[in-house]
Amino acid sequence: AQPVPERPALPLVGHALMLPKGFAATVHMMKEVKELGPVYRIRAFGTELVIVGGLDLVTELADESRFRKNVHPELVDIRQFAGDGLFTAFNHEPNWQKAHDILMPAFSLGAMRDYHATMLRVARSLIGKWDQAAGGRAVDVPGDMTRLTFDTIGLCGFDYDFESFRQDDPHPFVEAMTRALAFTQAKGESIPGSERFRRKRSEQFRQDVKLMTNLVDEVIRQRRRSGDTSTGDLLGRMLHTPDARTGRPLDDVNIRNQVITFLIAGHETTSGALSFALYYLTKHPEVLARAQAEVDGLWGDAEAPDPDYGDIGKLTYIRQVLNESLRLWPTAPAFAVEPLQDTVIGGKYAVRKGETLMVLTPALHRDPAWGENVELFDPERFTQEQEEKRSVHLFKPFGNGERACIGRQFALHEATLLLGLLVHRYRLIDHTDYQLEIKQTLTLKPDDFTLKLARRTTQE
Ligand code: MNH
Repeated sequence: AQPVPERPALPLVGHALMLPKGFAATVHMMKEVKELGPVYRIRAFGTELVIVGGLDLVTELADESRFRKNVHPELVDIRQFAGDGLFTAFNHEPNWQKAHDILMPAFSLGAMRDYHATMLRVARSLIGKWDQAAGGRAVDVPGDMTRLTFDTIGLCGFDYDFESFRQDDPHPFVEAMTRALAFTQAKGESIPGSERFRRKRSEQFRQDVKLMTNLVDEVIRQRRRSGDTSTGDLLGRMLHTPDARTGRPLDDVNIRNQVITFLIAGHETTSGALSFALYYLTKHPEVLARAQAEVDGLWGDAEAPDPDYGDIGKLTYIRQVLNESLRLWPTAPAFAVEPLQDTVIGGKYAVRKGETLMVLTPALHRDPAWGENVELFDPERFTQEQEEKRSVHLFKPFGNGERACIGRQFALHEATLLLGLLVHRYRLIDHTDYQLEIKQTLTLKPDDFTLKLARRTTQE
């Protein structure tokens, strides 16, 4: 076996000087995969990662008898506020299995029936805001998508209303969370002489974690005080469902970790996915026209359509649009696995037990197996026929195996419903001739993307 390829590295510093924004720079890594091939190593100050971005290797890494989730350094940092919540739990922590068993039923496709009315209510808040803007002001697309997804997970998960559409500024929890995530991500990039600045930021971080913890603990306390023991939402389930193995529900600290986890994982990714989908719809009038034909077929020219749960499954073309957006810009752009034993991958590269093998999803999603023109936005790739023809390992926006995304159906239901309503109601006006810029925090978003809107009822 031979070592994984890498660029020439300096002692100690490794590749640090070549890496924009620490390890988080997805777009940079996508270029490196193009130049170095589908597997390469980066190292910086003793931390190492193997980046993987091609079908054959990802197929191999998806084998759960040889590999399992790796809680990589960035996730370890997030444990400062998400603890042993589902997303950041180490494989050996018993609360992962316990919470997984208790929560899985709440995320089945059927469970979406219970969330549908709430999702629709939040969608209507957004539409209220966009109606005000139609014909005049521009709307901040990622900003409003974040308001929507955040309020949706708050209400569906914990019956807590963040009321984001009544405020101009993001909710304090969102601000605290965004800053806290940025703080953990920037930790590796210490510039000498910046200690004073960093001390201020550490203090801010402590306050942000406290704000998140206090808010979540208050939500839990309120529920306990109310005497409500129903298990209709995520919080009720966690408080009152005993786990089959131990006969006990989750403990309060773990429930707090799960609530923070759902608030983080449950909104940034979905809001980015919605924003990219709106971007592609704006830039592809023929796709938008087909999406509009699909919703018109269901709802006609109703002034206020009232989609029911069953309608969402009928919006197959809109689902294709979402999938194709998630192919080009999977908003959680990487997930990591580790070998259970020292092993060889790709038939020749030696990798060690426990080391971080990071699957770079946007690179996988551009593997030549997708066809000739992988950069082209084309929802036809997601017809049922096409999906049956290709390997399941070519498309991994939700990760892999037992640690894959638990919220997938939730995100897809929420996003399909909203996109359907938006394309039914508005013409999307690209008033800035927007050129896509990717903004990366923990997740990806189109940076600075605004649209103007016009109501379609004034159809020409
Ligand atoms: Mn989600 C794990 C992507 C929406 C809650 N999510 C993952 C992983 C990916 C992912 C990738 C695997 C991470 C890893 O292996 O380290 N998630 C997405 C995307 C969307 C998304 C692209 C939207 C689009 N996720 C959601 C929503 C929720 C959610 C909505 C909650 C309501 N996700 C989770 C949780 C995990 C997770 C919880 C961790 C699951 C586990 O390890 O048991």
